[in-house]
Amino acid sequence: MKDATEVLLVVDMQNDFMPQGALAVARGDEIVPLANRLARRFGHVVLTQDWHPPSHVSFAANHAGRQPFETIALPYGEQMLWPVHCVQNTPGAALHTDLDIPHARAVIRKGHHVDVDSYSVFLEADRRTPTGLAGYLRDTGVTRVWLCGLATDYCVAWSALDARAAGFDVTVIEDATRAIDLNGSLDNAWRDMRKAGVERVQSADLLT
Ligand code: VGL
Ligand code: ZN
Repeated sequence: MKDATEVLLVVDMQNDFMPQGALAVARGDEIVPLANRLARRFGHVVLTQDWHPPSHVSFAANHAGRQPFETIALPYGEQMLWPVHCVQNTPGAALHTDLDIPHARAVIRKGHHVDVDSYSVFLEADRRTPTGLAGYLRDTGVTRVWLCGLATDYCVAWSALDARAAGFDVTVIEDATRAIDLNGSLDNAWRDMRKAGVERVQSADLLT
């Protein structure tokens, strides 16, 4: 897999998405050792971080009378409201300390615009503002994007779909992800990814 045309994206392996975190993903910590092992199979690894300002529009606490996991209408569409999470430069936004990927080449931060969320590491939730990752990957000769990390049904799925839309071949390593799974979001995410031509594999298929 040490092929210059392939990249592994390790998505949002941050403390706030771990079991003790502000937006805990069940068993999110279980995949840290697996992400480390997978990363050793790739010459090109990119990490991502959800990276919100304290006043971010996706935080329920910034909307009077609103609770986490309610939705609101924003100019770009429906927005899920979340507990305060991954605030820039806080311990909750830091990568899990056991994540051990010394050769990671880049860290892409997303969700930093105060009035726009970004589950996708390619395109923000306004569906117009690019992060620059597609251009960086094209420039470095990448044609296939592999994904692992958190959460399957939000940042991993949205990133996988946008990678397809940007013209990359895309594979999600299912057992190296964990999901939030709200109101059927996990089933919907896999349906959308299958329709878009995202491939779904298990880590054993790579770690032989
Ligand atoms: C995520 C919800 C809010 C994720 C980020 O990383 O999947 N989910 N912000
Ligand atoms: Zn977020």
